[in-house]
Amino acid sequence: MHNRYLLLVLILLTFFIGDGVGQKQQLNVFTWAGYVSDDIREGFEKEFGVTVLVDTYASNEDLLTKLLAGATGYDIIMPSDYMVSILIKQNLLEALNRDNIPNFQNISPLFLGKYFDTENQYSIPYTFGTAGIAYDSAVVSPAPDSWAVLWDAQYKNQFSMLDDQRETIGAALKFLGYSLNTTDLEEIKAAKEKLIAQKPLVKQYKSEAEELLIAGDVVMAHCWSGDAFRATETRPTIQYVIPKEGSSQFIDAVCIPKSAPHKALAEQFINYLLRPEVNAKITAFTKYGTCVPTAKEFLPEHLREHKFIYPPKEVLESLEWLRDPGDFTRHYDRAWEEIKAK
Ligand code: N2P
Repeated sequence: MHNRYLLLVLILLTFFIGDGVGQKQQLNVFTWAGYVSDDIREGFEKEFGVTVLVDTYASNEDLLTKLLAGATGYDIIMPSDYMVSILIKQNLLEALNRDNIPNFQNISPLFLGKYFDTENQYSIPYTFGTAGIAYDSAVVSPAPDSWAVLWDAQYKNQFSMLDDQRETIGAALKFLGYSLNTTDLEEIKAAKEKLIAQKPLVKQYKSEAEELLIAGDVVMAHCWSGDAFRATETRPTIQYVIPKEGSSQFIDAVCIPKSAPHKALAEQFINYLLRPEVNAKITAFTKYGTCVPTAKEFLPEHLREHKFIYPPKEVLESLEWLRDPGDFTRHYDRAWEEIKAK
């Protein structure tokens, strides 16, 4: 009798413990490298009793390819502006239930209602930034002010370009005086030829350019603002410039894919990210701008108004958003394939 009880207790115990462990929900985040810090991840894990897994991609097109290939495990993704419009069109995003995201009210209206999701039905802003050139001012002199420096043979093998078709073709388009969003075949062709001509000078195509800058593998990089900012922490001589011909600006958003296995948890995560003290951690870690004004109270002085994050007005005016070129995308795809294949 006694033994039977013991057996029963053991069975029940295994059941409960097993259940507890087996039921621990896992939030799967698919995002840019260097975007979700350990303290943000662990803070959420502790408070909500879940596990957070972070996987990364190097470009919006990589993210799209994965989703179109049927990747279904992701609960949270962080596409940029134009990719949000593409994902909405492809019916790949879940509408957000605002009732579950009361901290939505913490977001500055400056970052809401943008062209890619005018009612913010599917996205909330995570960070904003620009693309430009990060360079080591101890080596690269005079200080560059034009995209032309990325075609200067004296820096052969000493610089990298983003591994990102819209940004990199975009840099060449801007250098040539065209729009980032051109749908003129001749202009795409000219940009493609520029990039093919540049290729022998390029050390590497890499989206995580800060790694190359920090390691000293390059002295200059086509780079996003926050990543340039991160590189300056290790190498204070690194500067960041938005070339005079103009460049791109972006908002990276947080969205829930339609196929997300843990939608309720994903909304809790979004709501958590929008707490001012948590949102401040995003900027403290990524060095990209915060979209939650009250987060600034939790930021050290130098991160509140830094010039890498907040370019002056005249520079802002030279920036363009990337947009979905619709069917014309195939010409960007093809140009990029040709550039990479050379
Ligand atoms: C962070 C990459 C920034 C994303 N490493 C650019 N949209």
